[in-house]
Amino acid sequence: MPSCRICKTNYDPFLSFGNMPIANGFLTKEQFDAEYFFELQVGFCPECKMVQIVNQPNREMMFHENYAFYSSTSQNMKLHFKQFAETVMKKYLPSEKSFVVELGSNDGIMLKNFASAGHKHLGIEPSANVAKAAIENGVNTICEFFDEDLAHKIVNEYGQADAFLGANVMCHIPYLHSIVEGIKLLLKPEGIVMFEDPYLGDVIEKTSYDQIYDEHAFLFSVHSIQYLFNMHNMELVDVEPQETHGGSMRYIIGHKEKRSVSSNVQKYLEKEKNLGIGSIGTYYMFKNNCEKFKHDLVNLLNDIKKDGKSIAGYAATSKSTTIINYCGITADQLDYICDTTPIKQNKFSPGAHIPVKAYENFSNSYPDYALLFAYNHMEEIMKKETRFVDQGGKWILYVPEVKVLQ
Ligand code: DWN
Ligand code: SAH
Repeated sequence: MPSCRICKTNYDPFLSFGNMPIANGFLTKEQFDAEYFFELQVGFCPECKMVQIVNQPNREMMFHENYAFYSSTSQNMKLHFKQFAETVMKKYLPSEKSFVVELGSNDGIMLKNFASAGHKHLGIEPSANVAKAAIENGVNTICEFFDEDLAHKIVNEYGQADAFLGANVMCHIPYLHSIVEGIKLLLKPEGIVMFEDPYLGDVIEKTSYDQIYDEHAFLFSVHSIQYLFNMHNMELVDVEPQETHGGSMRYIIGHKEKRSVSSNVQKYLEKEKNLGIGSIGTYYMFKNNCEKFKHDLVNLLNDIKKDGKSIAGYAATSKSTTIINYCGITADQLDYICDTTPIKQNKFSPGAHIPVKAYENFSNSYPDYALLFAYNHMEEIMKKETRFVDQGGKWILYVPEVKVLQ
């Protein structure tokens, strides 16, 4: 029986998606034979309520000098992080000399806003290619994995931080106790921690099981985050739901008893109780929903193909790796997947080896149907793809239900 990464309680995994490749492991034909697979299983800890994957590949297999995800590929996300930075500057930074640290800063999408406002800042980003892009954007970045040891070094070299930020990174790190101890060291007594990650409540409600893949070691809830930070004598003081990534939660944390606790925390704890996030039955129901969604999507794709129509995938997201491999989708159903990220293009998708092509393949010759793997960027994508729809193209969605958009 595996034991919980947070509180060490033994738990039974409730779901297996089968063998999965590295979600961002886009590859060339020559690399097919050596492709790495692991069993993607998910469990729920009955004690601290943390939802977690059982096995996670080594961090160097996922985060390296060819990391395929560049944050700045979405205009809406650029805007989101600009607003995030403005909120931090307005509400939490005591002076123009304040020091801001960001974990998993990627290509500098958030920190560039602090850099241009003249704040002392530091990004911690282990994937060398995206770290390089950030540095080229004028964002101070060190290419390292954050943990307690690194926090000591940063304090010695740069001093303590007024704000410690993260987006879609805390849930990627299995050794969270070392991370939280590192944050504790690094944060000034009156400092603020703000991070956001895909929210368990949304994943359950929308059956967005594609949020589960190798990089996502955890699916957080207000319950599990409060439990984790309490263990380290830090305090969750507020939570704010976000629309990004199909539904996320922003957690606001300080040193113990330094700030008043917003009533939002209790409100969301109660909401989570009502949703059943503390009961294993909820996860069995989630599992049944995943199976139903798989069945619905496969049937829909097969019906469309029987009619002789073409289907392309739209955006080679990390999330699509779970959908494609769990549903057994192959190049017989999806002709190709288009994506705007150069490092993914002219390679093949992880596991199923569906060709990944430049965006222009789509816009120069529309397929009959497009399966939207980046539904989290739907608003942005729908705005720019009106011509596809005007010419008779149809979108296939699978969150929050499998359907053809009419
Ligand atoms: O948590 C994570 C989030 C923040 O980003 C990481 N573990 C990895 C990654 O997950 P993802 O790949 O599922 O993220 P996105 O933001 O859904 O990926 C968007 C992909 O879609 C990129 O490859 C770019 C592409 N794209 C596109 O081709 N056309 C995006 C947009 C907006 C477009 O118009
Ligand atoms: N914050 C960005 C990037 C999210 S992708 C956004 O929201 O768009 C997750 C990022 O976390 C990757 O760039 C990855 O290299 C980084 N990462 C993974 N483990 C890390 C660790 N231990 N310390 C710091 N960054 C880490």
